[in-house]
Amino acid sequence: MSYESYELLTPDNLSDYLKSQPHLHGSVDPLRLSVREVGDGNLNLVFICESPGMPGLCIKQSLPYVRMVGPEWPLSPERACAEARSYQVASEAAPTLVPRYFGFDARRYALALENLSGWTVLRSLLNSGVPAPGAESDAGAYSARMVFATSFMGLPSEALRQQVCSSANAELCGITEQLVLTEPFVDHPRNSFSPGLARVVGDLRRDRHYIANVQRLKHHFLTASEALVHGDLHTGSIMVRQSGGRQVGGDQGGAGTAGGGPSRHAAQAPATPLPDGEGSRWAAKVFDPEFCFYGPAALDVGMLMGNLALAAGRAAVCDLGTQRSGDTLAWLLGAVERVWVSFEAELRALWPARTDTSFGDDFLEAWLLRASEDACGYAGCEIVRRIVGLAKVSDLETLDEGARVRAQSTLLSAARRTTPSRLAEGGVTDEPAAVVRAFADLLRSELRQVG
Ligand code: SR1
Ligand code: MG
Repeated sequence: MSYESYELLTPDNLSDYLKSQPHLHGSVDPLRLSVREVGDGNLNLVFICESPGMPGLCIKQSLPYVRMVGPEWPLSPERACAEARSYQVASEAAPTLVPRYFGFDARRYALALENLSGWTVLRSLLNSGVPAPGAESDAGAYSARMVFATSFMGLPSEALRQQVCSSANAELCGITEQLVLTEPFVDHPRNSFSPGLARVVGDLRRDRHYIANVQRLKHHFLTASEALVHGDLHTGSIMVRQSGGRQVGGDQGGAGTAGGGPSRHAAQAPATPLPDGEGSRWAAKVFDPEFCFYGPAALDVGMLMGNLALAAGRAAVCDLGTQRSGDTLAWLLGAVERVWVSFEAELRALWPARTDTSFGDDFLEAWLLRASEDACGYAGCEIVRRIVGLAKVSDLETLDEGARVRAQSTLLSAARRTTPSRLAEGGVTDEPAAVVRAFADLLRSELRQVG
């Protein structure tokens, strides 16, 4: 790890810092500044900077270590360069689906982004029992647009080769390789889980067919350089706002809150959604792409499907009032499928504009089918790692022990069914959408019985 030492930002030195950044003075006035540090993710500092009558800014700075662990786990701040790269591309390819990007200070490893204070972290909203119709489709569309813009579909082959070379994010990819695709499947000191899960975790680790598929996915993660993916697309990496701008439920934290820890979500009052009809659609903005790299195109939709499944596990055991719990669970299970449906539809719509038309429509069909199997597989890995591995999620951690173990045990069993041949046992899987429907159906049948 080699980087110049740099000053960390604090609420006290942000005014001076912003004075030195004149291109940001349309958003904040450094002389009339209020600052809140809102980062509750695993890695970074995140400041919401506001001045009266101005839109404000989010300043995100990389720490030189893993925040959730401390300085004893050093981590190069250069991941902020990767994050800047992703925002740069997304500002062109999916501008309405990410926060506005105002630039990157490479000396301080600091990004300047739109202030999303009026928005809510999707994980927090879901934890309070409120669905976000529309957000899942926006997230699927974001992933498709990024895949198209950065892959063989949208780039000439020489540019693609150059982008692959200049987009390595080795240290953070190493974290995902270990925490998501390796450690949960073996005994490892960073793992932890309730004794009540010992049998189901043991069964999963001894399941040679399942483990072979995990290793196929890990190999794909290590070797496939298909597209510039987000790399950590979970429900804590998505901000949502009800169309029309009225805010309900969840927290009001700023962009950058990654929803990794349980603490701030535990005691929130349930939120009240607007009635159906006008204004009931939720818009989404994807943030925090510091894990971005050239990898499997279906990794992002798969991780998000896994996180929606975890939220469904919570909804299945939470008593929010019978009708409302049922509605939330039904929405989440449908959302698992709709993330994919939106991803596929967006790619199909963009396909006629591909750069190399020697790739025909039959190739797209085969590519989508394989991608749908990968998405389900990565969803399964994400479920397992959030239950067994280091970085847990508030969806489950804030439940009482009995409910949590019931949900986790059911989710782990479902994860074991995410191999292509096991999904095929559920019915027809020769179309990409049917593969994902088989995954959603198996979650539906398992989770409906767990409450
Ligand atoms: C040590 S980082 C742990 C996790 O936090 C990030 O948000 C990623 O999900 C990573 O796996
Ligand atoms: Mg993150």
